[in-house]
Amino acid sequence: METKNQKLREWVAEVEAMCQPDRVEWVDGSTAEYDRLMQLMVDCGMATKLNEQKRPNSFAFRSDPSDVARVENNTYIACKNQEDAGPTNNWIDPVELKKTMTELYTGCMKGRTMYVIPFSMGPIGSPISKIGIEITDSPYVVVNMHIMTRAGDKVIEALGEDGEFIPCLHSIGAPLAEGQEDVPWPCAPIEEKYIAHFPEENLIWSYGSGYGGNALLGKKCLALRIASNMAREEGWMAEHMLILRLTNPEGHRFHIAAAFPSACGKTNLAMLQATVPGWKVECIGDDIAWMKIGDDGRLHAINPESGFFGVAPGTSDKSNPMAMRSLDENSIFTNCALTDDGDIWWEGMDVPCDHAIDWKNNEWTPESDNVAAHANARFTAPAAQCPVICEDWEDPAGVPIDVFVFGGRRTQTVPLVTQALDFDHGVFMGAMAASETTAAALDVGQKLRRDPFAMLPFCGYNMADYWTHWFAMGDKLGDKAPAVFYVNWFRTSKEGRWLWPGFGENSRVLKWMCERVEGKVGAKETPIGHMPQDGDLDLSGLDIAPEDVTELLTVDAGAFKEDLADGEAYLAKFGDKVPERLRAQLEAQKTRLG
Ligand code: O2Y
Ligand code: MN
Repeated sequence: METKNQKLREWVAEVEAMCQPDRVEWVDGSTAEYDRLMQLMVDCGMATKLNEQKRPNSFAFRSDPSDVARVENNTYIACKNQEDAGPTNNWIDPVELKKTMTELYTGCMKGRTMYVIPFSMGPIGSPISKIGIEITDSPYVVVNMHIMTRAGDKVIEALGEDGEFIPCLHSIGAPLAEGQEDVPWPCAPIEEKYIAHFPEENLIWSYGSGYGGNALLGKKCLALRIASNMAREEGWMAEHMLILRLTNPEGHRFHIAAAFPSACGKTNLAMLQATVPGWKVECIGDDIAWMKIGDDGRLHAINPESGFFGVAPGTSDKSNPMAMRSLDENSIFTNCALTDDGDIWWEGMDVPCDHAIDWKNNEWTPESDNVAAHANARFTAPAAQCPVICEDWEDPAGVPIDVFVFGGRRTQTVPLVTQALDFDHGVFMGAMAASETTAAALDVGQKLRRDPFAMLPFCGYNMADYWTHWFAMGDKLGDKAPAVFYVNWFRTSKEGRWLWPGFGENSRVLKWMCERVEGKVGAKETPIGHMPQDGDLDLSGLDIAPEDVTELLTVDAGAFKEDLADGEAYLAKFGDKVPERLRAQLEAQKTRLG
């Protein structure tokens, strides 16, 4: 569709002149377009159509082995002053970076098609949504953006003549010379990959990678890094949070937004099947929440995305049956294994596989030394296909948030659940969030990574200023601020046995949170916050040893003091930018711990 938006026409012409593609296509978002691009990719060997009987209208892709995940070391915040990016971001001078990247972009689309993708993050027309335009030379990106965002003509219509948009330029960085044969997954070498954010002009430039968060620019780049900065300036919140609705047996609805670092089961929690009789969970989003204060003074959240870009390995009918049903059809699989009957497979799928073609296109059997699917293999599936998608998941007004949850993977020290003493204490909990990373092959033991609000790789400005923004939002919300909790599903016994069963049983913890909000259930006050005391947590019908429950809900003051010392050392990185209120929370917690 022709756009009347002059600014957009000028930007597209400018990019075309720089990147020199063979042709330009405006993405209309139609099914016919999706089918055509998929066929094009099947014909050139980039995509494999899966068995139509097993998984209708679904396709598998294999990336280059050098292009399999987000590249944090090549991800930049380019703003004038380094202090504005803060110590947790890779800062770079915007003028210098633009010079480097302009050289790379010059002629980078030769031999390729340049696609212009108009997309909306959030339902079109919602006061919380934003429009972006991604220019890319990757048809794989186009089909993924069809699923992950609302893309095409309807966005051009909504943009009108003078609507605002966030320009997102992407190139795989692999021009084709005359007569040069293409490869199945073209991309640039790691030293030429740049994922760049210019928060002072709300601009994204990505070069060299075709994978996930590096290339689907609506997700981590726009909806988190750029949006977090816009949110601070405009007085709202862009968070790395799932959104779910929990309904109790009386039909009362609660909305929970929860932030967890990677590998903590975020998608599983978003689609959880409650084991507590009469309680029901519905999914609104599995990764990102955009929240604004509504006319009622409460915080209203939308999921800016329209699909799931989930980690495949470990997803099974046991761990997440609702995710499995979401990808029964119309889905894209990247770096999964291909079975002999034309379907996909991955480790932890909980179905046997005797032979497959692995993600590197080699024969694979269970005896092989390598995995069949890459550990970061992904599915892209339409959110609307999730059997427990909430009927209001696309409500332009969003859903009112009752509860914030933070968490991480901690085998020791951190109890199953704690409620913050007040909102400021909740901000402190979020700022101190940390998770154990699985040791790399040659490392010994496990490492604790501080990941404040699960935003470490995604906060587009100085993290200390982000904490200040959280306090400011708390002040605006006053007594309408959500209650804040911290959870840890991953506590183990001294022998390394899981103390908490997890999965659907986590609904017991969510129930306690909701009943705390309603003032229906008790708690004991501890130095680290409110915790369930005997009988507060609904454990009926659960086969769990009483001593395990005691261990899950005990505060080891000594261990917490050590943790606090580690947290204090972490805060020192931010110097005098750390908000006074955060320091005060830390001191108060120290005093309470004795
Ligand atoms: O590897 C990638 O590019 C994907 S990262 C990702 C994808 C979906 C949801 N969350 C994440 C993440 O890293 O938090
Ligand atoms: Mn995420």
